[in-house]
Amino acid sequence: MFSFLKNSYEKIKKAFSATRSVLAQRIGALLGKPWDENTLESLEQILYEADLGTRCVEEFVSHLQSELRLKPQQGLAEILQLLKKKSLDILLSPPISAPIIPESGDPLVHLIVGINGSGKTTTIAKLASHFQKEGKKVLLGAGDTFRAAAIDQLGLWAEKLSVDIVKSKPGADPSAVAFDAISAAKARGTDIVLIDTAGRLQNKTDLMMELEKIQKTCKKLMPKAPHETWLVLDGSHGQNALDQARVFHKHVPLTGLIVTKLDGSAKGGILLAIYQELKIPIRWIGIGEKAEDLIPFEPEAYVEALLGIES
Ligand SMILES: Nc1nc2c(ncn2[C@@H]2O[C@H](COP(=O)(O)OP(=O)(O)OP(=O)(O)O)[C@@H](O)[C@H]2O)c(=O)[nH]1
Ligand SMILES: [Mg+2]
Repeated sequence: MFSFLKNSYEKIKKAFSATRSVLAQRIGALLGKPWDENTLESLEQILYEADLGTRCVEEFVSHLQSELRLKPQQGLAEILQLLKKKSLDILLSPPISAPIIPESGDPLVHLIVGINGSGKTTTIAKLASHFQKEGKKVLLGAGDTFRAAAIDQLGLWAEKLSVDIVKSKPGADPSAVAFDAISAAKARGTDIVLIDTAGRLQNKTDLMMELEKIQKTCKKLMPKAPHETWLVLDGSHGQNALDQARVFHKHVPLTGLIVTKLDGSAKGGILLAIYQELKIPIRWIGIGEKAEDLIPFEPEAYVEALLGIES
């Protein structure tokens, strides 16, 4: 267990190395100058560019300002520690809601949503692989009926991982697929259901309503389902990811976030801004295209990686 945690800690740090170089190096370059209005403004700019979001940046800068008044000669390590503490205050504050537990004997149903190409289908495969390793019986629902290729893509993963899949024809009603997937899971004694959905932009109201319908349909079979509705965000989308989270959450209340592609992104700071505003728990982060490239989100490892703090 410990080596698993240590491993994922290291993986998070490696994944965020792009962001790290932006933040720690640029903050370091400010040292040596007096902390005046200009330096604080540069710091503000650096934090903005790391996508920490307006509210976060303002709070960080005013916190630093008051600490620097008390002790003007702070070194880089001390400043990074102050930022770390502030970041953890945000990330460790309680989430919006407690997990929804299925009734005894019912499968745990996950609905996976997000914009086009954010990594939903790949993440479903990674989650299936993870749950399988925990000894759980998994079933996939091919709810992206928009494109034939999407059904095939999930079908290939199901084959590769040897998990059950429920699918329909291209153009079929995604709510019907979700219904069939949950019915099959109940009948077969499945532990985990993962329902894929077609990518949709958050400003397409009709498509957002389609998601609302899928959520409602799940409840016909199990009033608490979907127990989890996870939004998959592309970690390189920066500020737009915050907007995606806001709008999806308004239509289909989210119980978790998954942030993908952090292996190639310098935009990891957006997670702080999203959690600060919405308090939706960040569950997993994606750091590559393979089934094992999904790791649990750990606030401290994330913050240290973001700020370039060695531990
Ligand atoms: N580097 C990297 N690539 C990823 C990650 N997650 C997904 N991808 C890649 O992103 C691309 C899109 O992934 P999909 O899983 O098809 O995304 P999707 O959200 O299902 O896309 P649509 O169904 O078209 O909306 C694929 O090439 C994936 O291999 C990740 O964590 N890191
Ligand atoms: Mg997909």
